[in-house]
Parts: sequence; structure tokens; C-alpha cells
Amino acid sequence: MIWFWKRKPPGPADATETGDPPRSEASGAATDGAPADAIGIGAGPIACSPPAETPATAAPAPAAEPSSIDDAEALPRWRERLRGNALGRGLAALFSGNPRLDEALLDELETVLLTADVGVAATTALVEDFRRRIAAREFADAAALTRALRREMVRMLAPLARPLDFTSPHGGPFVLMVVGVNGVGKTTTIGKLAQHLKREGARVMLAAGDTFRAAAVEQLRVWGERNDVPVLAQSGGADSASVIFDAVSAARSRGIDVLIADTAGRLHTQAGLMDELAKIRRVIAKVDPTAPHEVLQVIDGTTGQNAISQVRQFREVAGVTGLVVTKLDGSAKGGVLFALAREFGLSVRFVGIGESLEDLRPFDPAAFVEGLLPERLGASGA
Ligand SMILES: Nc1nc2c(ncn2[C@@H]2O[C@H](COP(=O)(O)OP(=O)(O)O)[C@@H](O)[C@H]2O)c(=O)[nH]1
Ligand SMILES: [Mg+2]
Repeated sequence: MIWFWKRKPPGPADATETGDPPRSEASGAATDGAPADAIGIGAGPIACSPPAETPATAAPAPAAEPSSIDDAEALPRWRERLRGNALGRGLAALFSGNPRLDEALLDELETVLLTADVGVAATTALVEDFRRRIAAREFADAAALTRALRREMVRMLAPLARPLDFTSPHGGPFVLMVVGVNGVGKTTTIGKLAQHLKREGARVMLAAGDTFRAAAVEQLRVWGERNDVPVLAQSGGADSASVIFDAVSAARSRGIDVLIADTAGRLHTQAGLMDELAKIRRVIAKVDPTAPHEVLQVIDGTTGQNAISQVRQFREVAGVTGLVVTKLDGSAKGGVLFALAREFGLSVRFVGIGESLEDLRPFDPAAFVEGLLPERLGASGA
């Protein structure tokens, strides 16, 4: 099963992005950089068609309906990694013993959801929906309600599941920039992505754009060595934007398929550092006006509602186009994805459900919900 990358035959049928909101900066950035003639020396002319010209042929957004599990073989792993999650445990406790469908049950459901970081807006929407459906006598018993809840959870998450297509619009390197606060799993995610892509035959290069800590450069180098992937780095407190600028240029001339740029962790309160992200975007666009093709923000799944404010801050400055939610194993409460779904239309490209390579997975809402909830909880006939 190819998850991450495939070499596409050249041709006009390459318009693949489906349903994503237009990128706020991609086209504007091209105008404040150097003109296209300043770049791509030796690489031939760059065909960079404006992204806005394909509305008629663009595929419609995927329907927000429960989908089946993409990789059913992986389900035991989802289950194993998500076991003990607060949301699954809370719902199991709530529905064990076939409770009556009454106001008390709805109150407890609300508490379970809020405690598991589902967030006020998503919780209220869910609970109100079920209040109405109980009043309309839609459910014969608690088992029927839990089946409906299961379906509803998948339906809420389905719009987030838009896999990342690593094909760049003009055949040059697909430039992926990774941002987020410290310790969320950016560098680890880059290492794993590089490994997956490499296995699928992509020519991958990494840019050590976290120039703040020597250890960060070293960490990326180790991933690179392990996977035989070149890592472009500069020593001695280099400027992040210049490292990434050089890397994009090098990736172009070396025929790289995917360039992944690491960046230093930062907080939204660090205005200078946040501005640096905008600067990095601008210099990338000087090499390739269509780049970056994806700005992935990594979120730590254990940070709960704080994740929401992190996305809000980064989305503005860095033009985030997709999310990775890590650490959903362990102490994560599981609800943050529902809160993100309610709050933003951003795609969740990957989730981290553990520390091994296989535990960075494309986001599969059906597998996530199945893995999250105890098997016996309303599973039959769902
Ligand atoms: N349990 C778990 N740990 C993870 C996951 N992803 C990353 N980590 C760990 O999070 C820690 C910080 O990761 P790192 O990539 O250095 O974060 P960065 O500062 O954002 O680059 C490391 O110990 C990783 O092994 C995950 O999905 N699950
Ligand atoms: Mg890092």
C-alpha cells in the first residue's frame, strides 16, 4: 500500500489537491520575491501556473460521511496503541451496564467528552444532537446509541482526513516545511516521513532549519545517515531562512523529489521567531514561487485545548496547510482531534500513535475511532 508518495506520470491530470482551503500566502509571496527568471539555473524554464486556474476540473471535497477503514490490517495496531485512552475509557465506563437514555446520561456523556479534550463547541454539538435524537425515540437502547455515537465520531473527523500528495505542481521538488512549538515531535516526524518516502522510492533531502540548537541539527543528521538521505545544514548559528533557501536551491539542482525543512520550536509569544517563519516562506518562494507546497504544523496530542490556540497562532503567521498530531498513544486523552475538526478546516495529514516508524500513519478516522473505543462498545453493525 502506497501511503506517502508515488512518482506521477507527467500530464495535465495532476491537479490533485481536493477540498483544501486556498493557501493564504502562496500566490502573494511570489510577488515580493525575485522574478522567476532569477532561479532554476540549468534546470530549464519553470512552469508555475497560478493555482487559481483549475476550478472547473478540481475534484470536489470528499463527502463528510463515515468511511471504512483504509488499512484494516493495521487496526490491531491502532487498538494496541490507543488502548487506555481517556475518551475510550470514559465512554466504556459510561455505557457499561446498559444505562437508561435520559438526561443524566447526557450529562455524564458531556463530562466524559469535555474531560477528554473534545472541547466545548464539539461537545455541545454532539450532546445536543443526541438529546434531540433521544427525544425523537431514535434509539431502542444504549447499544443503539453507542453505535450512533461511533458513526457520529467518524463523521466529525472524516473531513480532516485528506492525505498529503507529495507531488509538486511543476515536477520540481515538493517543498515541505515543518513548524510548531518545542518538543511536539517535529524532528522525529521528519525522520519518519523521510524513511517512509525513501522506502517508496522518493529522492528525499532534509534541511536543518532548526539552527537554534546544535543538538537539533545533529538529531536530523542521525536520521539522514540512518536512511541514507542527504541533510543540508550549516554550522555555527546560521540563519534558518538561509539554510532553507540553500536547501531548496540544492534540491532543485539535484533532482530531489521531496525536500523537508525542519524549523526551531517557538511560541506564539516570541514575535521575532514567529516573524522568522514568514521570512522563511518568503525566501522559499524566491527559489520556487509555488513553494512551500505544504506547511505542516506538528501538534502534541497530550496538550489538549492548548493545541487549538497553537494552531490559531501558527496558521496566521506560517500559513499552515496541514497538521500532524503526535503522541496520541500514552497519556493523550484522544479528544483533541474532535476539537480541531470543529475549530478549523485544516487537514490532519498524519498522526503519531507511538515512537516506531509504523506509528506515524496517515490519519484514518474510522481506524482511529475503532482503535479508540473498546471493541464491545456498540461495534456490532456499526
Ligand atoms: N509517544 C510518542 N512520542 C513521540 C511521538 N512523536 C514524537 N515523540 C517523542 O517526542 C519527543 C520530542 O520529539 P522531537 O522530534 O525532538 O520534537 P521537536 O522539538 O518538535 O523537534 C521525542 O522523544 C520523540 O520520540 C509519538 O507519536 N508518540
Ligand atoms: Mg526538533
